[in-house]
Amino acid sequence: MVGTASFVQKLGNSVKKVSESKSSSWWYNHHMRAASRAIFERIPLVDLVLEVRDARIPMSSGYEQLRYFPSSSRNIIILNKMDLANHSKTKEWMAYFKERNYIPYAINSHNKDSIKEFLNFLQARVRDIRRSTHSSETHTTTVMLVGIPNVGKSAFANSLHQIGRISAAEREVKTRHCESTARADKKHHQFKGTIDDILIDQSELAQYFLSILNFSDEYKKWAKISTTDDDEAALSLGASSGGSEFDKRENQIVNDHTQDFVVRAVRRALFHEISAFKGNLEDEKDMVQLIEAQFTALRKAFNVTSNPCGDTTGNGMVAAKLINLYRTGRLGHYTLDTLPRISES
Ligand SMILES: Nc1nc2c(ncn2[C@@H]2O[C@H](COP(=O)(O)OP(=O)(O)O)[C@@H](O)[C@H]2O)c(=O)[nH]1
Ligand SMILES: [Mg+2]
Repeated sequence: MVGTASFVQKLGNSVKKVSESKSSSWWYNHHMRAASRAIFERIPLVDLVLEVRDARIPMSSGYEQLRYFPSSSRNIIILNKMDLANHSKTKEWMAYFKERNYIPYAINSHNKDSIKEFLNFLQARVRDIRRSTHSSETHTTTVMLVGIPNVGKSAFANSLHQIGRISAAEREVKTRHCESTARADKKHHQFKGTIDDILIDQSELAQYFLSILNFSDEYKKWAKISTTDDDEAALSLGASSGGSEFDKRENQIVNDHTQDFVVRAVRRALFHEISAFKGNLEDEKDMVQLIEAQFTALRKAFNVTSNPCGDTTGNGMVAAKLINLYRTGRLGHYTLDTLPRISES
């Protein structure tokens, strides 16, 4: 992905600019500052720091305050939501962190086996620490869990708690769950829903996502999605429904974009537009043209015909639905942060 940078970055930067100007610091209030300070003071006192990050944005979801502490075997970087990230990119990020003396560990907080595996790993780390600090068996190991909003700290802590009970790790590891915050003024956080969507132009975000998707390999997996008769029936039902109560109800069902047949239609539409595209994706004008074609195709796939609230093209609605599907992982696995080149790191 060498030449892809310019356009994607340009879009990303403009998204970032909007988010910075509009989001200001509405959520980073004095409570947050106090919490941040409390965390900062405790970091040197705990035995282990588990920094939870989002595997899709391993860099931009970092917890700023940890930068003031040198990387060490005390710091474990949890790349959570690995199920949503690009698998091989996650491996590359793991290697990147290892090189810098961090201990990275990729997990899926919603998966029991993943959490069990992590607990075993954590127990081994705790034993190592005890050995190296010559602390007694009765010493309680303290672990601090930090991370910016929405990376999955609560989900992770809950899973550790549930599974820890049966694996007896809980006795050994007292997990201190610290809700923490940090300024999240980076563009990628918009994707994760950290900051309200209303703060940013949804279609700009959707364009950014499409530009990433168009450069990825994910859509290639959708080549074989064929239209079933049921899909056809459901889609035409949506297109033809009239004004009766029954029709309205039917229409509502069709308009639920999370249904499987809608997701299939969306994948098909995106795949079709990329395959039919003859232009050069490295060329900004061509990329814009492809994205426009995709928006048109998506209007049909999402059955967006009406234009509420002055959304004359329906693009806002299409964008909102598309971003929602991305967030829930239904449009494939993407890692949005790119590894820094050696010269930058
Ligand atoms: N797919 C997936 N979603 C996750 C994972 N961990 C957390 N989430 C979701 O991410 C969102 C934010 O998680 P939450 O625990 O509230 O984040 P917190 O703000 O850091 O406490 C929730 O919708 C979770 O269900 C994971 O490993 N995989
Ligand atoms: Mg939480």
